[in-house]
Amino acid sequence: KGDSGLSEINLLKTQVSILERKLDTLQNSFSKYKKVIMFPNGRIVGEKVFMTNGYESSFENLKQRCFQAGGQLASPRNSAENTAIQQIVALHDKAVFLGINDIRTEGQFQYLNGQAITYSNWLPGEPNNDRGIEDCVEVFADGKWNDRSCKETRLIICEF
Ligand code: 293
Ligand code: CA
Repeated sequence: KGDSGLSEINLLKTQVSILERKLDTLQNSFSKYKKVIMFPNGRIVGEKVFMTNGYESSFENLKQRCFQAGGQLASPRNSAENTAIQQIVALHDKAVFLGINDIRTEGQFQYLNGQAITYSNWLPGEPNNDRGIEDCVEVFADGKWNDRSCKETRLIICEF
């Protein structure tokens, strides 16, 4: 019984090193396919992925599409996330709607979960609730925000 313990340890060491090599291969492969999948319509910021499929519609339809896909309409929480959205807007030369609105209470913009927004990037003079009908938020190719009627048609970007 003396040596069998040692040889079992050596067997496990061999198996661990085989697994380490397989994990390394898998990590390298995953890194490559992430790039493939993100090109050109997706962006990764930390743990968050932003993605468009080119679909354009009104706010409610965009919101539904993202939710049905298991994500939600893009809701940037900081400037790095806003820049990722800006890049997709610039690529398509089409403004997007964010998952932010003041439908519930005029002038109090909130995320889709009801929390008050903690980051914004309004154009000077915005939000202005022009004609009293602007409860949604569009992002332009320069990354700046404007409140706009939720009935307008804009490009979709979901976050996952
Ligand atoms: C007004 C004044 C414009 C501004 C516009 C947008 C509409 O027409 O300067 O660009 O409202 O805020 O959403
Ligand atoms: Ca406006």
